[in-house]
Amino acid sequence: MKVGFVAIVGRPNAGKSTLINSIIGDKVAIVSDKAHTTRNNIQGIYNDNESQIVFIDTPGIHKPINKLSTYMNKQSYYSLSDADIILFMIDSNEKFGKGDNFILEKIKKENKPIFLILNKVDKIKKDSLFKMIEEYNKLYNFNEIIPISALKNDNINDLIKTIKRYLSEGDAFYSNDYYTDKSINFMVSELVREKVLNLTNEEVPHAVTCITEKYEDNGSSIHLNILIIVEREGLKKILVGHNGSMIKKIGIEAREDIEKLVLKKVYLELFVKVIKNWKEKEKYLIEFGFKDNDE
Ligand SMILES: Nc1nc2c(ncn2[C@@H]2O[C@H](COP(=O)(O)OP(=O)(O)OP(=O)(O)O)[C@@H](O)[C@H]2O)c(=O)[nH]1
Ligand SMILES: [Mg+2]
Repeated sequence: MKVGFVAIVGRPNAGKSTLINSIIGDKVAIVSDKAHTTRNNIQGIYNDNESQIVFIDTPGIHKPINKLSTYMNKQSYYSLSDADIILFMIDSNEKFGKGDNFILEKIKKENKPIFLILNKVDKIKKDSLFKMIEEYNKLYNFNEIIPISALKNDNINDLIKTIKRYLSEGDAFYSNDYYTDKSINFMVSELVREKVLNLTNEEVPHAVTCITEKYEDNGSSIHLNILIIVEREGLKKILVGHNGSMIKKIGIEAREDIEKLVLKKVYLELFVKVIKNWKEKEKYLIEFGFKDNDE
């Protein structure tokens, strides 16, 4: 069978996580309209009767402003060394900017096939797409330029077909009932973080970390304690909301998604804690298996 690793890289908000979800057909990675949603590399494993393709969703590459963003960029760079093919995703509604150039220079050095993925074509006119492809052909000798809409599932089959042409024969890496490398503890905490991103405004999301402290499976139901860590008292106030209204909303929406994932009744308790110091937060992440000690 055809096997290989495919890294999806690009600027924040390009639609990388949306693509991995539409390829896998399940929610592997959380999605939001805010930049910097993805923080860790996440594998989504695509299986069919002639191939196994391991897609790696990565954090959007950006100018680092703090330790978290340096960590996130590093995650994306790691994915490049594992990859057999690099999907460089851009939002086709935006100009190819400095940030994109930076990424292109970086991935060129890998000497691997690079596909330029023009995403969000559902928002542009067909004739401008034609011109756009011509322009990008002049910019660099991409192995492929493929327009898609990750959101509308447009041209995804063609993308998979093309990827297969570049992969080698080999044995599967994972058993074929696997669809991600992430633990259930990680996935449920991410679903909570997704609700935080979607329900709050710009200032909150970047400073939020979610950790599963307890995951107890009682057979017919699952009991979860998830800790939401923020960096300031003010943010805790926003997250809790007036009379606890915001945290309640986050809990209700997250529980619905978690139940869809685990297919059992879920009892979810959320706790908000203020931790100002990155080192202290890191200790939590390591303790609950959310970050390796040597990263
Ligand atoms: N119209 C349209 N919107 C899309 C498409 N793909 C993604 N989006 C939207 O773009 C936003 C960002 O999507 P994500 O998948 O979270 O983007 P990302 O590249 O993973 O972002 P980071 O994790 O922050 O790097 C969301 O609001 C998506 O719904 C698309 O094909 N068409
Ligand atoms: Mg993402």
